[in-house]
Amino acid sequence: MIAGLDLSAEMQMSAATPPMGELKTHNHLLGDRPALDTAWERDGYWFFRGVLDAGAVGRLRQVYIDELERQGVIDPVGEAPTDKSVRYNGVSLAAYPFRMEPIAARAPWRSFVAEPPIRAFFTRLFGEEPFWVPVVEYRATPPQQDPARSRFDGVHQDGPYSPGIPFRICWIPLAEIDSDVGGLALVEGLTERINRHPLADGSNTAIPVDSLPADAWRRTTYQAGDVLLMNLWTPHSGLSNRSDRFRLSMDHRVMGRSEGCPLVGQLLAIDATSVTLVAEGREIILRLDADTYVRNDVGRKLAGDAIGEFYKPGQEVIVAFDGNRATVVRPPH
Ligand SMILES: O=C(O)CCC(=O)C(=O)O
Ligand SMILES: [Fe+2]
Repeated sequence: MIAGLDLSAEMQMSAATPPMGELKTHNHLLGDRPALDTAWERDGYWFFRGVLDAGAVGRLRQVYIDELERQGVIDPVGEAPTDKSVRYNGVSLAAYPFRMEPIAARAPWRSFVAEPPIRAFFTRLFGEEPFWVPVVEYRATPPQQDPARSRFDGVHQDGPYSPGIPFRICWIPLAEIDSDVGGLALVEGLTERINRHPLADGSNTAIPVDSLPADAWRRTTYQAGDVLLMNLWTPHSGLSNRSDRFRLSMDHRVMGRSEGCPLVGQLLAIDATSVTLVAEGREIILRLDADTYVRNDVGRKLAGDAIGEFYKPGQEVIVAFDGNRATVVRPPH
């Protein structure tokens, strides 16, 4: 199971990892939106090197370090710098929270995106205020226990899991992520809006590596301060961590305020025909139909009674809509 997605196939079947080329950097295009848009459609991503304020990234990283110390899986770091990441001390991971629920519960993304230099960077990038879709994964990935398995955690596109929400994936390394630590690898130049996932019983399964061009894989040695934004249709995968350190990253979803943002609010009621929520200070009712992608926390489409069994009044929901019809209903995490 990949954090956040159920790709049905437990892990990528292919054993061989294709060669990894170096990501392009798009820093020189900042401030030129038409050129950025062209690069987005051509490359399927924007990679900006060293643009996020070191203090802000460091404060977010500290939340992870504190939690790793609390879990007892790193030795206390004291005043030592952590921007090269921290070493796993080998303590059992039997109780380790692989989806970082203790961090997710504190939602440190809120204070991170409110940091003035972070807000300023994204406002400049979009030419307007960013809207942060509260779909966030906090990854503190320990060294991979089984070196025999594929390095790909699971090749996927995010688009098929959130149809109708035109966000950009925003993947933020919080400490150095070199080729041993793994990090994120993507296929450059595949931006066609098609679902490349084979379906099994109506659910997406991992994209077979051999269905993708072998010479288009890209990654880099990521540093704190870098940010990678990805197109919804860009195939990508986490790479397993073969180092002795933790891989620290946060992946978030972002869009411009004017780009058809979903509603984010508190659920009042839901069944197979309608959803009622409080968002933007008012009560909103939207129609659901069989095509509405009402999904659970691992991306499975729910129907009929399963909707009411999964969703509970009071919880936070993200709802995309078209007129008075909901197109997507999903939980934040
Ligand atoms: O960080 C990872 O391992 C995967 C991230 C990812 O799939 C995403 O940000 O959409
Ligand atoms: Fe993804």
